[in-house]
Amino acid sequence: VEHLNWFVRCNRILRDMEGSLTARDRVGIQDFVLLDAYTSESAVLDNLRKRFNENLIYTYIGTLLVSVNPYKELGIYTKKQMDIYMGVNFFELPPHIYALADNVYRTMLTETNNHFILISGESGAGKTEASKKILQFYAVSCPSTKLLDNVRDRLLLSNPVLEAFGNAKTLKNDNSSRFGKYMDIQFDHMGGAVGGHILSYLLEKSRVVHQNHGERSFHIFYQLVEGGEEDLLRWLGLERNCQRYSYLVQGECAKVSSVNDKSDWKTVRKALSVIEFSESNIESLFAIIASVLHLGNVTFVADSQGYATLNNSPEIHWLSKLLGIPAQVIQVGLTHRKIEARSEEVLSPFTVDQAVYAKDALAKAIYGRTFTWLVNELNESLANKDSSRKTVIGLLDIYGFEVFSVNSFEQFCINYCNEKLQQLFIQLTLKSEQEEYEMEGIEWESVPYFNNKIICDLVEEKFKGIISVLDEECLRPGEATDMTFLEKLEEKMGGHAHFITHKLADQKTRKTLERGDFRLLHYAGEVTYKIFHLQVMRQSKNAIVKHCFPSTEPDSKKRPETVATQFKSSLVGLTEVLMSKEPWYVRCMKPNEGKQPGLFDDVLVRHQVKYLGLMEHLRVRRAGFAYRRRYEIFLQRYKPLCPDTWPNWKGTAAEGVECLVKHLGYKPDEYKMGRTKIFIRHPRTLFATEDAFEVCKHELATRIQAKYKGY
Ligand code: AOV
Ligand code: MG
Repeated sequence: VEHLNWFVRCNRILRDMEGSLTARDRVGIQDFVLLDAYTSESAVLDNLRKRFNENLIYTYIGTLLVSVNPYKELGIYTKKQMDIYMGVNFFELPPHIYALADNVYRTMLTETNNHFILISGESGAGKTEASKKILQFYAVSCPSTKLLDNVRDRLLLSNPVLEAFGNAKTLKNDNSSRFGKYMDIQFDHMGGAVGGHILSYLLEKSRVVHQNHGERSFHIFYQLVEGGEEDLLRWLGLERNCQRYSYLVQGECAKVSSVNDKSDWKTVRKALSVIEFSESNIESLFAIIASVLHLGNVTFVADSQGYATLNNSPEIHWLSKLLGIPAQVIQVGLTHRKIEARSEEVLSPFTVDQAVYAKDALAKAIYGRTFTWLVNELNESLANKDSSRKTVIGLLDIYGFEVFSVNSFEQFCINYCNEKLQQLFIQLTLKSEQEEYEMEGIEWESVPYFNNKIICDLVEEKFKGIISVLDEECLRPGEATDMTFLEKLEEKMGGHAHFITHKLADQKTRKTLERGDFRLLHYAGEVTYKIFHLQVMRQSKNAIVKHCFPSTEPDSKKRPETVATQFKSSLVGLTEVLMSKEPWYVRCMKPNEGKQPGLFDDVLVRHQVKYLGLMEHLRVRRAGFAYRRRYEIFLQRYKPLCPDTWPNWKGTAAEGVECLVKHLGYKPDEYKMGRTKIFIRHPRTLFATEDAFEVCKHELATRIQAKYKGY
């Protein structure tokens, strides 16, 4: 009955949608698939703009959700809204992130399989907000018991904690994710959220020691200094003044109007206790955060031979206290390199520059490891202790594609990651859809699309890609320099359509490129990168880090991997995790570059429509067949509808289906017969068949009841 209601309602809505032309004029169409001029980019843009101006930020392409960041509170995320979307069919209500969340959830429950939601879009487009809305929806809509509520609270509160440590203000976004996040929410067979697991990807550690103008370090530092209790600050040796800390003022904007560090601090503190971090763990955590600030204020002076020496500064005292390492060890560690010569350890003094460099490396390492530790702790707290079978919904929220005036290794990794996800999207949608038609022998005018595999290969291909060259150069300390790295790249990549440098460029382009730069033509736009500093890539071993994190230091003799290679492997792992699940998509867009409400920049949005592949996706959806069923399954379900196929069909399943649909009056252009499946163009056709089936089932049941009456 529920099914029948659903189909009837869908039918009605489709009819309504087609009927109400006036409403359509004003608010646009809620599913691009229904757009008459669906091949026109301008028509798609018009529709998006119309809806945006009416505060309708969501639009579908079939089951894919397009979202345009409104940059203002819309009042559409209330408990009341959640109730409206709970358990209602996808197309029945106006598009909403809750509709998608609900649909994924119910599909998971009926099909008992795993799903993931890929949220993509450039920096500031609204990915993190979308992922939070989804999580909040599950927190409210899933069954509730005392035990489950506890898990729910932990899942929800893991967010502010991770954001405090992993997000920061950039020029693109006041709350920009500086790490990639994949979170599995685990459900039991009743749909209760019973646990979770977080995977984090490459944190932008360089931000700890350096921020570009107008940017900040990670939120937690400012929260601690602004919001930390008097006692705590005294214990940590901190003053309540961000300006005092060299690591916090590199970007000259310690205060951000849209961010309230004081109240965020309270949220984080509360979250940490709900997640059951012990008081001693919380103490250690902030001791480490404070030690990074102290470290930032350490300065060196050159002795008569030019070697770095430390003033007996108060910072060393605090570092020693907070990290639990003797002051002497810190002093020597910060000013000397340990060289292992034969079986001996020799100390070699640093110059001032080297010492500053080593200090920054130490700060980054400490922060990076603390972040990893934090994710592990969260995972422990979210772990589901019960081993019964579970299904999961994965949420992928990574750092979006970004281009700044100066782009470094960090942007390279972030943009490469986006490139990989675009590739995954292409593989799962455009490619697989068209391949299926081909495999099934369905006549099909193929939809051309730009496949960004060529750019992924340029970055990651074995022996040939940029990362491979980088690895090689990192293995030649002493010989390789940043410039030899660039030359190697030119030698290997020269002629590649997506790679240019000053030397390789034509006259006109050359003017826009410096000698030490290289430019990649990404799927989402051009980015010019400063050549990476090899010294930064080579992972340093630091005695002080060993002291702080004794158990996490793998003591292997293996050739050390560069950060880039580790990142590449982790993305390969991620792709595998995702490929094993059913995909859903949210494509986020930015309406303007100024974080302004109500402003829809046509050029900017058009560019995103292009590179996100929305036009191609729409064409494939529209030209394609909404439903497909294997012949056996289709016949098995609907055979009572035709006297020739009921109760038993003697021929092949395909012939049975052919006979069945003829009897049902399917028109030739409504369906196609593939090798193993029937393809049905429009949902309406299947709805009608399903309606007929329900009526037939009902009749059968009545007949059976009548027959057995009196027994
Ligand atoms: P991002 O995750 O896609 O960027 P966010 O989700 O952090 O972007 O969104 C940026 C800002 O836009 C938020 O802080 C909000 O102010 C606003 N915003 C986004 N979505 C909404 C919404 N649905 N309603 C109201 N305001 C919204 V990055 O992490 O930088 O790639 O790396
Ligand atoms: Mg984000």
